[in-house]
Amino acid sequence: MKPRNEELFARAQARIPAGVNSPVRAFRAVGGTPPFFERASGAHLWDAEGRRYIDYVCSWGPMVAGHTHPAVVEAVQAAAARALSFGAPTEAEVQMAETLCRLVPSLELVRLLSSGTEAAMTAIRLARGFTGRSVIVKFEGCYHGHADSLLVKAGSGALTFGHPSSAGVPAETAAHTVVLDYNDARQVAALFDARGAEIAGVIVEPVAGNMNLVLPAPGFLEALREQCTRQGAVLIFDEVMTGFRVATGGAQARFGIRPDLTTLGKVIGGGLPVAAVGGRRDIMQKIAPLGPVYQAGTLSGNPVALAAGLATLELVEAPGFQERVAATARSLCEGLAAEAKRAGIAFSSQSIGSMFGLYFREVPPTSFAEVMQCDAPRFNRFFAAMLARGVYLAPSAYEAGFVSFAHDAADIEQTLRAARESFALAA
Ligand code: KE4
Repeated sequence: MKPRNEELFARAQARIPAGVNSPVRAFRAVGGTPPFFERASGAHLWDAEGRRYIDYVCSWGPMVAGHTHPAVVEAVQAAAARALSFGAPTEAEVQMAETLCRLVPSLELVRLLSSGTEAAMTAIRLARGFTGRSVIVKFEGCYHGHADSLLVKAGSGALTFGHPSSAGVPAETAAHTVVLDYNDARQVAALFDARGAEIAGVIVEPVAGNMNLVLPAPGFLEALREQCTRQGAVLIFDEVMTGFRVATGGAQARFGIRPDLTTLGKVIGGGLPVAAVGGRRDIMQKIAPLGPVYQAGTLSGNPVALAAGLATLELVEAPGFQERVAATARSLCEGLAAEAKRAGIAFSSQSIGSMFGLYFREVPPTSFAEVMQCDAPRFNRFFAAMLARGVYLAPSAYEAGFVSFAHDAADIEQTLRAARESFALAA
């Protein structure tokens, strides 16, 4: 008789590519059989074999208030009892738009949709429609969902156009995307000097969370803002992950930079599909049916999903919420660094708000190249040892981690006990 997770994984692979509905979940980077989760509460998950885990993935960000928070579950149940979907305007959409514009002041108009991919794809199309230009700039190591224009890797030279990073993306499409090095303001200046008049927009994770956690270097975001303003390009902050995690107003509030457009997701859905694209009124007025840039969605602004998002944002706004989750993330990072030091392992960690990064490297990386110097095989051994001890980290050395309001001192203590053994095993 196979263990239940293995049995479910075998069945899943018979009918779902790699047995998963999003690649990272397949555990291909770390190896082994992924747990099939059955229920969650607060900071904890239970798998199909009844094992309990402390959750540091939080569904890749959304569960910042903790799993199955009563206020969120009740809001969803009440909304679902009224209707699941109309495909027509609802008051909940008005409430969400007003809330987002209040919490993120750079949002003058906002369009709700269902995924971060949709939000980034729409922001790119808006930048192109607003400027009449085609070139988009992104940064290596940043992920903005799986729209064709954004599945692009660096070209042969820093100023040349990109090549597809996925099969199925035409070279002609990738050629309109330039990929630069994150935190390299000199490259940005050189590109704008050479091709500024061709650039429709720059999209950036203001704090990078998809190459593990990498903080913006001093002056980097300011350089993007200055170059885009100078050349009339649209500055897009992809805050799908950083929104309400780095700070309630997002990384833009923390670093004091006003982007032209912002994408949001994850937390604003509280675990259900909600995302948003918004920003300057003159740009957002280009979107259909006001303007010529088409965008649409059957379940955009879904009332049940918005009930989860609105209830979550209400919790996030509560006094002391951000302070508590930031303190928890700091405590985790400091504790892990101390355990690694005790084990004599090259390791570093850092947090910003409720996001954190763990690195098998002496000091936190400040670029994609430095992230690639991390000891990924050692992370994989550490990951497996922690999972076996009931601690669920992101199943990749190249992902940020997350805490929630529900994580408490007992969770941190259990995590550090598991880490003491796991660092020794990963040595
Ligand atoms: P979705 O389409 O997955 O809702 O959002 C795409 C996206 C856009 N922008 C940023 C900054 C993101 O982090 C994401 C999605 N993040 C990944 C985590 N690395 C989602 C997990 C997954 O792909 O399964």
